[in-house]
Amino acid sequence: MAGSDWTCSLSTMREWESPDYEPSLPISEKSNPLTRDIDRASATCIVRMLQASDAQMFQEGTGTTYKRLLSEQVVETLMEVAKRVELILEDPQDSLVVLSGCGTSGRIAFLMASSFNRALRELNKSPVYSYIIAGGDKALLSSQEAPEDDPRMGMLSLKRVCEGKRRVLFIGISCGLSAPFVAGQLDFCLQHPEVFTPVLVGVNPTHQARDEPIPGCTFTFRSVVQRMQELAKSQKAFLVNPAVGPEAISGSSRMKGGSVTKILLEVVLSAAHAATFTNTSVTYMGILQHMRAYEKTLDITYAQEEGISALLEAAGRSLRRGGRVCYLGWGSLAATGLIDASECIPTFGADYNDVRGFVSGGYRELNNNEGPLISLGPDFCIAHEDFLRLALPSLSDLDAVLLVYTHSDDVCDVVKLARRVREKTSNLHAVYHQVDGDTAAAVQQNDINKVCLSSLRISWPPPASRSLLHMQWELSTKLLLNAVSTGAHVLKGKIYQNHMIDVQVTNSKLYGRATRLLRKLSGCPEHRCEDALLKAIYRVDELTADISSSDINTHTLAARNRTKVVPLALVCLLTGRSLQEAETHLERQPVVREAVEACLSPSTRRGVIVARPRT
Ligand code: F1P
Repeated sequence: MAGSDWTCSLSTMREWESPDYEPSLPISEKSNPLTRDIDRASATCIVRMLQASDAQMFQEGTGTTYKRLLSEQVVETLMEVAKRVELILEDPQDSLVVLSGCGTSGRIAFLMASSFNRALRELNKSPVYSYIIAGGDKALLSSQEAPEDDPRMGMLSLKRVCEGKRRVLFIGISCGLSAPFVAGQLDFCLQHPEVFTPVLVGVNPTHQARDEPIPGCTFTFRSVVQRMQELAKSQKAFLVNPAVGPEAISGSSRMKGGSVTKILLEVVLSAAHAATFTNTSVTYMGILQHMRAYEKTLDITYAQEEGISALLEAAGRSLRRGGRVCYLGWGSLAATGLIDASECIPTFGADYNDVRGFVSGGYRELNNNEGPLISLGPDFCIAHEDFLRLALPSLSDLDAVLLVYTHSDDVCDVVKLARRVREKTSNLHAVYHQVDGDTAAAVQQNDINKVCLSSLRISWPPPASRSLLHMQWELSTKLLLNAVSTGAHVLKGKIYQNHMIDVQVTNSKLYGRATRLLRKLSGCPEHRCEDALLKAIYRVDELTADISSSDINTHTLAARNRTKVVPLALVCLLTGRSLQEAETHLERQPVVREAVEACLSPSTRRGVIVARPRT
């Protein structure tokens, strides 16, 4: 199945839609049948699997199952939300559109608020968009999973941003319909309907919204959603929650979840801008056409299967040998690189130096609420100058460097930096976007090609609109870099089947996911899995009464500075070894997949696929 001839049938594409498929899990947490064997796949097959998984975003529904991206109901809701944004753009006095989320959802909120405020500035209009990310701006570049569990902090941050406003359209993003931070904000909106109209964006159906009690609250995410559903009947609240299929790496909502959030928000905000500033009314066809442009974006991007596979191989090789992967980005693509890199830390348990992103213009270009964050340490140094100062001196052929730009950027600057990098490493690659027939930067591109080991050109038909083209370039870059960083970590052995086994257990959602994963891979009952998880978190062979009686918040706080928690718990469960022995075992075999498989006797292989060589 994972061989070099990997293809997928329509029934595999649709298997997750069956009511019998992992029925206890919401879609955002299910494992994708397409990628079951991704941990043993070649680079090319990984790319094909990711392409098939991304293609599920645009798959039409079969009528009886879930609402999809292109479903009538979704398109109609997007039209209504766009009209609400239009009202604010027409009369922005004391009004605001707030976009908010945790982790990737907050990062997309930031990107959207920034780029649409920039569009307003170019028209000499004042900004109307604000973003909130749980944990503040440092969460744009680093993993801050704990604030996600804090509904009060969510509510307070929203209150602060909206002080004195008379009309606010609040767009809360939680792919899993699960983050208490966002639930707190939506609840606040529902309590103040005279000011707030709440919109919820996610990728689970409403009945799969999280129903776990939130400490200190009378509501759950699901009960908030139910109140919104009531109000949605009179268009006082909106729910935009198409199903796009499980993530290629289970629960990794930075991938499709992030992409679909970007698509939905760009469609809404672009339609509102066109209606306000170019007199183009919001229409069903207009929304649909914009969506189709993104579908085309997937085709154009993945047509470069060979080039993407080569990049993924190069990045995987670097990571396997202890080297680094650096993205050097220009223009709006640079932030995409920065975000992709920062997400590797919580997703794969990576070190911050493993994959790093640098932005031409640094914080000036990023233009985030809190300004430069360099005082937080070297991992918050993001400008190309920082790369030259901190990374370049120690760069070698072990490290892979990717230049990410478009031919609308300062290509002369790309040439200059490429030459400097080439003095240190030959492992230099270019990824660039260009409009068909545009030869303005041909000479510089030629110079870049000369110093790069590979150059991946993604060529686009002349656009109907410049802004649409930029949105397509950004999505294309997101897909490509997600593929490179995910694939490289798969090749490094960080993924087990299609699960992030080395996931950090730093909030309640991730705690639940870790326990479920242990159950699935060990076959042990839930209470034993949770005990093993706690022992790995607290590094004890016996649980004290203190530990057993503490709540999940305390556990996730304790897990903050721990590494390899889930792999350790799994080795203990599978082998009955002490923590110390399990630690030694994992030290000897840092490839988590192989370390775990080495512990499996045939009798413990329940639910676990036997290792085969990578094909
Ligand atoms: C928010 C989020 C993810 C992140 C991780 C923890 O999820 O921070 O972005 O990758 O899984 O949760 P959601 O609220 O958008 O579902």
